[in-house]
Amino acid sequence: MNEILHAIMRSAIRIKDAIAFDDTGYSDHTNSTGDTQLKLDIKSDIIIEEEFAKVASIKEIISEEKENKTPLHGNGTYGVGYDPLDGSSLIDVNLSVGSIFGIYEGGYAGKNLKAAVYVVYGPRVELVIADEEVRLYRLNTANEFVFIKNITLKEKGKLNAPGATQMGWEPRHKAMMDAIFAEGYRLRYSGGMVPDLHQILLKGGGLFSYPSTSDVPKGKLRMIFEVFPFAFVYEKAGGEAIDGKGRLLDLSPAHPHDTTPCFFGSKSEIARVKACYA
Ligand code: FDP
Repeated sequence: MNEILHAIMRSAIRIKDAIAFDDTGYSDHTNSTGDTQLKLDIKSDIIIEEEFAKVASIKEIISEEKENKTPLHGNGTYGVGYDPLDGSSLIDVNLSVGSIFGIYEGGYAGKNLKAAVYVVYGPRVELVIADEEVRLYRLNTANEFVFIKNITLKEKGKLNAPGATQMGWEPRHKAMMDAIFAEGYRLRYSGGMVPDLHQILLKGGGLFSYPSTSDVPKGKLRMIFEVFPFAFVYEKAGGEAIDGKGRLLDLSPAHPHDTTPCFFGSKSEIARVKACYA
């Protein structure tokens, strides 16, 4: 497992340099979800594949930018599902973006996650590892990730990050959001899943949601690459992650790019979501 974490750290340092200095324009390619890929999406994916190819314990990888799995080492134990550059539509306006990794053993179901890692490329580069606990690291001037602190969520937070097109929200979802704001919660939504969820974690709690809407009934965020890793992080930090009713980590995708409605938060906010969607 440590070798995988080190490969992620090496990838993050290379991707950070690419974000800082490479062309931020679009390529001529689309990924399997139909998104036009940025040159940086493709480069980040290549960097991660190169670094994971050096790790004997990785049996195969599956990237948000590719249709299918890539086999790596026949005797390996783990499958790694990853989103090389999440929130890449924010690159051209210089907002924070991230990389997300789920380390699975025995198939890409939520219950098979052994660890989850994400990297935030912001004014500073931060990396969060969740295994039995959740730890924050920050890149220093010597290009080393230095441990900063453990992350735990409070019982109740103050921030709300309401995703998806509001025009398509269900009435019950809109009523819940109105009630949350009426109680004094503050809106914090950049449009990048990684920095938005990172902010809620570091500020102690709140709610991030990407619900079912009339335009995307199954949500937008992908189980293997985005949802399961963050569900794992939130649970290990003392929060909860649900699809409205049940635990996200109890889900299994039928296809690698399957999406699900999702809610991540501290316990008090998730109890409220359960009451709304019951
Ligand atoms: P992006 O399309 O820029 O890659 O992963 C998808 C994602 O960003 C998330 O980072 C973000 O939370 C979400 O899409 C934003 O979607 P909406 O614009 O529909 O809110």
